[in-house]
Amino acid sequence: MQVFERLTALAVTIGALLVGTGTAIAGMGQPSPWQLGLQQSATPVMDFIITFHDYLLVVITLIALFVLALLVVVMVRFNARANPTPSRTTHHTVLEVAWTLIPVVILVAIAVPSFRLLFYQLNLPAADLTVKATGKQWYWTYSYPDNGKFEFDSLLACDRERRNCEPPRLLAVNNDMVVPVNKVIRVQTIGNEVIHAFAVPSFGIKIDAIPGRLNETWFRATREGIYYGQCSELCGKDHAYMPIAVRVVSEQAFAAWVEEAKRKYAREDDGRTNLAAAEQAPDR
Ligand SMILES: [Cu+2]
Repeated sequence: MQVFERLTALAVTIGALLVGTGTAIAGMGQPSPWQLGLQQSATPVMDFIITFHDYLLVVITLIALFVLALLVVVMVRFNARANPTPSRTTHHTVLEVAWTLIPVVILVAIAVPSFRLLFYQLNLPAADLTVKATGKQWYWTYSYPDNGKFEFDSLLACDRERRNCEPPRLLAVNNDMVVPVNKVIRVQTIGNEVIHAFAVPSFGIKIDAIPGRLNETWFRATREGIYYGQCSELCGKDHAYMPIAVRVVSEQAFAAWVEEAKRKYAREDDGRTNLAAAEQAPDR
């Protein structure tokens, strides 16, 4: 029984550690040190993902505990000492039907909310605004086709040696993607030369940016703030240094930003854009 005492002590220790680090839950829109769980949600899709995750956690925990209990029963009751003359039973119809049907029921109980979530993510509602994100080696270029002919590059806010980075380190960029709060934003992604992926954990979105193919996804941020993400497809040597920063602002602030952006990022006649920013791209 000493083994059980040790296991109990271990469980208590792990429990205490988890409670002790309970303050280290994820910050809004960015990861935090010693983070447990997912980043806080800022969209209905991410709310759904977190609910589904928590539900699955309960399901898998119950299954794991049930299997553990079965193993313990087998070890205690049916070892050679406790059960010297084993039964020669090889079939049990009720048991066999049960261990076929119960897993099917569990899988259906998982599949139904899983497909509902998938359809919710993939059915784009009518969009209030479209933002096009082009993945390049190794930065993002954003354009707002509904709001005028401007586009701008968004580069890691660090110097060339990646020292003196703005906080949050390796997530802050020089030009945030700006969107209004509580509006359905359609994000179109495309890759310039290799496959990148546009992912923002707090929004529950992750979509590949593929050369020659326009992908789209959507989000509706319900809270103002800055939300960080990263390129999530290995795209070359600076894959880790092309973060995504989305600034969610009020509708008035967004309208003001659009006016400013039209002047600041006005497309030049020869079609080349924002060269000053592009030249800052690390190691190009
Ligand atoms: Cu990339």
